[in-house]
Amino acid sequence: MTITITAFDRSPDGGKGLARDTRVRWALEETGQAYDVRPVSFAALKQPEHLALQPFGQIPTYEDNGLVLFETGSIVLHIADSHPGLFPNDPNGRARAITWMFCAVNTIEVPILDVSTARLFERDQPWAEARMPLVLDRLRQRLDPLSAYLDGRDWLDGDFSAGDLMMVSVLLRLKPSGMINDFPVLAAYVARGEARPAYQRAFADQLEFNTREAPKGA
Ligand code: GTB
Repeated sequence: MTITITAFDRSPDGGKGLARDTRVRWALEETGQAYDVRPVSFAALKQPEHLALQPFGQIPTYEDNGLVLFETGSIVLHIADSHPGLFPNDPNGRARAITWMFCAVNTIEVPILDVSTARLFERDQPWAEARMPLVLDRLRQRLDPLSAYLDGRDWLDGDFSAGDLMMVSVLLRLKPSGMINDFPVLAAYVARGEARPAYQRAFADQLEFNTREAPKGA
């Protein structure tokens, strides 16, 4: 059975690669796995059929041979465990790569999402202007040490790993606003990730998917 993932029928970003199916596509490309993509409309996300796969009505999901997963961190970890290419062979190296995966989705992604939420959904609130510097400062408190750590390193821990895949994916969220450029070390790190052939293939595929012609009669 071919691996099947779900993605937005059409991502609101029009194919900029920011929706989270991109990181799963990237992991599958890094490990050379063929996969199908099942588009899900916003309405269908909250229907029982999809909720049975993803209790929060979100994309992406991952299905393979009866196994159903959600949460991109878990999906990428499973892919990295199942196929060579994303985890080092030694157990300690694998444990460190997983540590960076958790760091990406917990320590770094959360304050990035807080900034996005403040900008997109809270800007009309009477307290929005006063709160914004606090939210930005909290993000900076995470990005400064990450930048210091990465200074002089190509990747987080030796060779590229699933930790880098998750970290670069999370940091890409800072590109559209230009905020990544305040952190040249991180901007260069993200650019190294984007330059990987597997990322290029994943990005091109999601772009094609999100700009495909709608089926006739749809
Ligand atoms: N923690 C989960 C994971 O990592 O898998 C989060 C999954 C998630 O947030 N999925 C989003 C979703 O399905 C899509 S990626 N949202 C629909 C909903 O909650 O109803 C978030 C996203 C969406 C769109 C853009 N964009 O257009 O720029 C960027 C990121």
